[in-house]
Amino acid sequence: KDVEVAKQTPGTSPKDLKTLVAMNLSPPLLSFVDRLKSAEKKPALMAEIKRSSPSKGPIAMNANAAQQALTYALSGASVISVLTEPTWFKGSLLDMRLARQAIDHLPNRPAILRKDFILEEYQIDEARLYGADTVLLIVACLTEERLRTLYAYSLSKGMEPLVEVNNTKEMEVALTLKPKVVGVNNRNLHDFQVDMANTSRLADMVKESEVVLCALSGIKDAADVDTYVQQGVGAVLVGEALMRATDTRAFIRN
Ligand code: IGP
Repeated sequence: KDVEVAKQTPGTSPKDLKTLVAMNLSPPLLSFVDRLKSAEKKPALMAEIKRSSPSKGPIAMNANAAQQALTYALSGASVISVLTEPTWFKGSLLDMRLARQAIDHLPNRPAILRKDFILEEYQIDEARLYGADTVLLIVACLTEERLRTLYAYSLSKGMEPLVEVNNTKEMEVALTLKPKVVGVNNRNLHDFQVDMANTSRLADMVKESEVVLCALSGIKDAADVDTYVQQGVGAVLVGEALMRATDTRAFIRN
């Protein structure tokens, strides 16, 4: 709750952004949920463009967002997650726009996810204008009221968000929104510790529901992915390992 967000669109006020979205200046939308559900191989792969992170430091500072997005798309990713947070992750809205442009012409293009600390409505408008199909909402970063408001705001723009949780309590809060996609972060945002069993522990809470469960963070290889499939995980989000990988396809082998 003490995260500061840096505004990346100087000269454009939140009100301007709202107007631009209302004027239909945003590129066409793809349904994030449909894209996850229609994945050829299960679980669906959400591949992340990640230059750097607070826990790992620089990962691929010189990555070319357009090239990386195209590689991910051609490797069968259903979603391309683009970090747009500039300070800790060295991301940008420009990266996201380039990623979208690079894959836009493909027949069954991946959906684009804006990965950032979304605290304000204008960031959802930015996401839409810069080519995202949806946004991440992190339960731990928001009060319940803000979470509800931003969730509804995103829906009103046609974007079903990815709701991120870290524990049972946050999952309970998330489920009150009746979300379609919930991601369990295996990395604790407070101490950066990764516990791969975190997703497994929370999987039961959505077993009977229609929710697409996603495992986020710390996934290193196809063996990690296999474990999750058996637990009913519908999608995996992989950043660091894919930024370093030479064969993206090897991640999904069934
Ligand atoms: C990716 P990894 O360990 O594969 O690089 O993790 C992704 O889950 C991670 O980047 C992430 C994240 C976040 C980043 C998950 N939730 C919230 C920033 C903000």
